[in-house]
Amino acid sequence: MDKQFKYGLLAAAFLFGIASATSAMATPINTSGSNGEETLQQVFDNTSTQTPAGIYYSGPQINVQTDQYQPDSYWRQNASGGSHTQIVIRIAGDAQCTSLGIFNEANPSQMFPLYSGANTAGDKLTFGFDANASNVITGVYKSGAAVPGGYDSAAWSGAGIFGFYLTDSHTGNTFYSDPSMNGGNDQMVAYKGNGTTYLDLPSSLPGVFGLNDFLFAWEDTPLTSGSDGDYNDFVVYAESLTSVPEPSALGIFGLGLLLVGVITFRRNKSDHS
Ligand SMILES: [Ca+2]
Ligand SMILES: [Ca+2]
Repeated sequence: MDKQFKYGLLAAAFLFGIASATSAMATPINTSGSNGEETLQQVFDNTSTQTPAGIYYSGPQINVQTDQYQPDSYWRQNASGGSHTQIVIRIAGDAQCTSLGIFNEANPSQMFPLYSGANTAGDKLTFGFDANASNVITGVYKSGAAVPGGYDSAAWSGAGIFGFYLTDSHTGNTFYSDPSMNGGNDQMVAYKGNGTTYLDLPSSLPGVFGLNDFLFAWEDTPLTSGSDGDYNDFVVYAESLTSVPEPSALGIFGLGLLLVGVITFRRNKSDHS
């Protein structure tokens, strides 16, 4: 391999490593319980018969600090039938005013609500994309929603890559799974299934926390403005998802590749002059 090309590739890999390492830093979760609420760690550690009740059944326990999964800004579905989701818990004064949905990575103003303030722990919903045409349609099956068993659909432009959002009609705040859309604040953390832990989710029989399954935990108050940082405000479980690397990380990798191109071009130019 051309030496300069090799160095260029190494530089690209190095920059990509920095980008990955930066995004892999865990977000601190407040598990002190000082606000009198069940902590996110208790939600993950306690069984359904303990007080306060949690979602743990058997197998390795999930550590809310060290088991955070990155990148968690953007997602796509890896099953044709869509993604099954269900609400794990909502411990927030504003629970009645917060709703959760997905937004289009290609067009963030395109937002599609999944759960409303009326939904409670155990409510289930499946959403999917119809990818037959270039325009993708979102279909939502709401088992626990205001219209049980009803389907909602909406136009969806571009690929089926999406992020999650949480909006609070009381405070007027909307947060996104992409921290760069929250002024850099990481308002949502993700945990990936390991294939060995069994979860006992509300309104469900115990089942394995599979490799394509995730838990998403939200903080509903800006981290930089009066937040308690407990990340138990809205916790949701979702299946059949694959994380999509953040554009920023890809951008830095692309910058590295561009560097390789420039070096190669200059090298070739000097060879032929
Ligand atoms: Ca909170
Ligand atoms: Ca809370």
